[in-house]
Amino acid sequence: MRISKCRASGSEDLRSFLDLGITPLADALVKPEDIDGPEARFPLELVFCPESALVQITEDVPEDVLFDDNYLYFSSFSDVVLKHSREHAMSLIDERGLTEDNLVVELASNDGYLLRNFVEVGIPVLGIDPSSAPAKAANDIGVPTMVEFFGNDLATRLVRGGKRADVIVANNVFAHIPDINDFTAGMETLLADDGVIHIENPYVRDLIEHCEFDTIYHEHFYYHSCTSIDRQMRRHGLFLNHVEYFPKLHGGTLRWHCSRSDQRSETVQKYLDDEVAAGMDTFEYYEAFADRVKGVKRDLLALLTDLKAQGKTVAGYGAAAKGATLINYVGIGTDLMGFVVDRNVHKQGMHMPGTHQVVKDTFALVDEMPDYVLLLAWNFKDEIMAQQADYLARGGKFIVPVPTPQIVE
Ligand code: DWN
Repeated sequence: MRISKCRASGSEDLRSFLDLGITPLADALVKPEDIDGPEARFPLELVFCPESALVQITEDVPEDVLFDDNYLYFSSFSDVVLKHSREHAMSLIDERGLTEDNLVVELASNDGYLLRNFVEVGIPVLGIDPSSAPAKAANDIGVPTMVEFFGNDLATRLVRGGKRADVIVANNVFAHIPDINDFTAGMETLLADDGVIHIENPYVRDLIEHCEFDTIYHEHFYYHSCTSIDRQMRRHGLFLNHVEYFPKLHGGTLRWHCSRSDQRSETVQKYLDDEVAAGMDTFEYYEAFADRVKGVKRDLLALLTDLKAQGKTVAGYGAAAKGATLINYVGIGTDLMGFVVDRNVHKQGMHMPGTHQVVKDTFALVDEMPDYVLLLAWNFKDEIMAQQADYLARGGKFIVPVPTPQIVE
């Protein structure tokens, strides 16, 4: 269903600047037996709202369709993510002086990749995630996890049950919720009076400036800036207090520290001033993006077509959601890329949404030695190329698709 108003501000002044077509759901990998069956497809279009300064997609795909029992994203398949999360947990324990008298709640806690660090030192936690497979993996390692969507209703029930969160962590979920106001209201309801909220998400500035258009897909309803976060928090009696930047995580990620206090570090004003100076609170900043995206499509298709004409073979690395957006928007079928590899065992044997490349184990690269590997999970380039040293040593080459297609050896 196409929205007519901004999900955050309610404004009807929505300005379109990118249309990636009608595409399948990026995390909806296809079972072999369903290859010839119908695949749900939805419009994938970005609009900007001047009132909220929020970039968002126009289509409301029901969240129980996006995050159903077939949702196979497990955070623990990245060593980089596990290291980043452990460092985050340790800094929270230290800075907040967390003890067994506190409660840490993670919204979209996935497979327990973060909360396990608190459990190990006896700090009470609660995971909340709507996807049953990752949630089961979390419960199996001793991270108590509720299989539910978070919102103000669940927050109210938890508070009535005597729970208030000293820390709320929301990593890669504040982009994923159709009703951002209900979600934010829920955080405010659940948060202890002196509690802190840590929201982590890819930064829309990196998306635009590094042409990371493949990170646009239906489960990412929003593409946040500090300006949009600051305005969203104030709508619910919360304030942005501090900003941290992680340039190499997911193509550039910000961690926003929020609370009931309006105290702010100098990082907040610096980011807000820089965003205004760049024009990120205006439509003009986003307007030219579509032409650059079309350029990447043109150049990548030309490169792959040329390699095929030379008799070269190409595979993909990473059955990533971003990979699904890239291969469907650019039009990379099995004629140009024969298969994809991924080390998430739940994805192996499945097929990519829309283009249907089969997903194999990562050992297939050395076993089958495709001449080139299109790095669909380019955000883990260093980790993956280090892991694939043997493939490279045998003459294999990688193609990094964004910001412009490049062959790396
Ligand atoms: O917001 C989201 C981001 C943070 O993660 C979620 N909506 C879904 C997901 O998006 P994605 O699938 O594009 O994320 P990743 O983490 O870039 O996907 C990487 C894929 O590559 C995963 O399927 C795991 C796989 N992988 C691998 O096979 N070998 C990852 C690493 C690091 C590896 O060494």
